[in-house]
Amino acid sequence: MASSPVGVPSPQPSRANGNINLGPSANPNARPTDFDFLKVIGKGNYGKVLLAKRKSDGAFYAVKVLQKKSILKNKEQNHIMAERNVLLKNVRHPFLVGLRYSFQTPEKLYFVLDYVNGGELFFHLQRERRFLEPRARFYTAEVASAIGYLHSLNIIYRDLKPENILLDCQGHVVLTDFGLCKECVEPEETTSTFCGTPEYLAPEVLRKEPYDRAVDWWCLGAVLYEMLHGLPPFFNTDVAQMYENILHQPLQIPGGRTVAACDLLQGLLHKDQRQRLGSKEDFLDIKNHMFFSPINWDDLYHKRLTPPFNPNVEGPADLKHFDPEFTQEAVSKSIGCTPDTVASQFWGFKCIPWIFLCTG
Ligand code: ISQ
Repeated sequence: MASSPVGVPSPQPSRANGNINLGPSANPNARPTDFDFLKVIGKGNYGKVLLAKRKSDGAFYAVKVLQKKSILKNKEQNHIMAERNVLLKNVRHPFLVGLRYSFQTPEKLYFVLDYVNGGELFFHLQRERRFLEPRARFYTAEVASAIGYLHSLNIIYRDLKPENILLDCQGHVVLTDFGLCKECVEPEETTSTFCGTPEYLAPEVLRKEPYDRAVDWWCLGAVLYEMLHGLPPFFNTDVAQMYENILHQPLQIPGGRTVAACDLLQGLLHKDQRQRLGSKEDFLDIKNHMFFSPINWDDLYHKRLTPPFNPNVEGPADLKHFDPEFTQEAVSKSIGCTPDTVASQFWGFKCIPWIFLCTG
């Protein structure tokens, strides 16, 4: 069998013997018992992510487990996977989480991802309330670089949200979990169903109109706005009012920010996607904006810029930046069960993230 970019065998036949085609990351020799599952480190619409230690070498990974039954319930699944099988694309970028390999049991899919332990960017933001512009610029630029790369592969992230932006141990951004609702698996859900929080959803997505890659530049604007002001744009505790605000309320930018920052926010958070910054030349429009004039994009891509904040983690098992809500989950729920038992408790998810990344 030919070797894939991640050094594991090439894709298996699609759905043969109930198997799902996991693309070049598939490792048919791997199994759940290869790992000790230690902690729950994330959960969302997709299920849960576990911190796992590989028994053979003691390496730590973030292992995402999905239930096949829920995926295959969707009659269109084959079509969706064939059409948009991002797993088959060789997606690698310094600011996107790496997929080391994947495997499956008759009932479950396992994705072995890089373990990133600098914490959620917004966990740090909550502690500090807001960031000064240079720090916000650094993170926004790294996120923009990752989005620009995905767009170059014709992938729209669509659903960028705070919990998907992590920091690595050095303080660089890592985008995880591209839980795209286009792949909602419950039969009653349609491609226009939303999963998760609506704060960052672009107006055209809320309106259930066709959308293009400009949705991601809206989300980037929402990320930047929240970093600079401490709350998402158009925020309201009443979700219906927040929808209304996203659709109709003019953007309000509190004072105290530079002209460049205000102009960038106005450009990215333009309600009309055709007039939004990024709608013409995509990432190039963003790169060339004056807010980013201090950024050398080549240095940024190669991680030659020193991150503005060091998460100060004490090694790969240091969980200090993860929300205790996840890490202190009852032992019986996450430890001491067989992986299948663990995984069977996770199936509240509604969306399947199909974008995973191959790293060499
Ligand atoms: C990697 N490291 C920590 C947490 C994660 C959550 C989701 C996906 C990958 C992750």
